Amino acid sequence: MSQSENFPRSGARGRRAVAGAAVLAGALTLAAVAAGAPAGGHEMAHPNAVANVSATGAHVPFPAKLPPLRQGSLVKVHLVLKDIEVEIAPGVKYLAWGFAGGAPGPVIHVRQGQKVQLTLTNNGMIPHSVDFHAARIAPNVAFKDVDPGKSITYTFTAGDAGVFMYHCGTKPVLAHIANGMYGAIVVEPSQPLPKADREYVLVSSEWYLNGDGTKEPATLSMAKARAVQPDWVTWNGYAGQYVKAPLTADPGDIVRFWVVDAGPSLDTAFHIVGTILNRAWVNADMSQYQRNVQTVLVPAGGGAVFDVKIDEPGLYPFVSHSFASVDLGLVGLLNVGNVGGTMSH
Ligand SMILES: [Cu+2]
Repeated sequence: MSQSENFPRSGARGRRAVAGAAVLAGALTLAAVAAGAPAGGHEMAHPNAVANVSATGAHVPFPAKLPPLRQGSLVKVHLVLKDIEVEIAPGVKYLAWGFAGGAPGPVIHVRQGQKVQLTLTNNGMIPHSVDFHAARIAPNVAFKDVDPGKSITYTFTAGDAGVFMYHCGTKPVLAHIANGMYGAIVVEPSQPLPKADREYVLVSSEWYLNGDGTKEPATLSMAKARAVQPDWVTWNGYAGQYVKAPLTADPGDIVRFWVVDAGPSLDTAFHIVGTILNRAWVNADMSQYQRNVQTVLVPAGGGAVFDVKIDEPGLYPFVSHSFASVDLGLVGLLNVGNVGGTMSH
């Protein structure tokens, strides 16, 4: 079933989306949409109002590349929460709650043993909080609600290596995560991992919309969220963004994926089409890895790390092999060797 059957759309985008449904429906559909007509009236009328849309109306992909390690024994992180409008799929707008101006929030990259001093400033309209899965800390103290206009600061030691979710923990948590309040923190092991040539961070999540989000931005449908009936499922907050702008590698590179499933409710069955995962640090237990596995579960609220070495140039989709999620947007491409075309060609 295509997106359009759930959410009728007007104009060329909708027709192209219908035409694109096939094997790897999400990839094909979204590639077709991405290559389609220029953005419509809504985007052009408000080019600067949408957090991840440029002045020319183009979607700006979330940077998947792992940012540099933060230096120093104490890493200060300041998240300023704002109510924002984001694009979550081509032509689809959503009123989100964003840690630091986006959904997901920024990727934080530290080394095991560093201290993290976290400050959350709530510039939103209602109370929020921030729960770091990388922390061993009393949640009733550190993760408590922060009223609008207020801040909270707490410090924890990143003592456990892995890749961890952070998220708002304010009730109902389902609503706060579904509204975009999540992100990833990468804690590199103190003992270095095998060398990687490229490193990417992927956060999967679902979006539950009260409308199609094309004429006016959608907001949360709590009924759909409770029923786990998402309209979109995304890598890094936007359906199919790495189909349009693939991640890249050279043949023979070791490519490392740090993956978090933010949910709020669906798991991710991580799989890369056309290859086998050379190393899989399952559940982000960095003390051991499995070798040469096809698909690994990343549960909602969990993480995992994958190394893959691809020798043959080509376009390799990374998906949840739970294919309803692919059809709703959870697909990206790794372009190995700078080959041309897309999966739709
Ligand atoms: Cu919140």
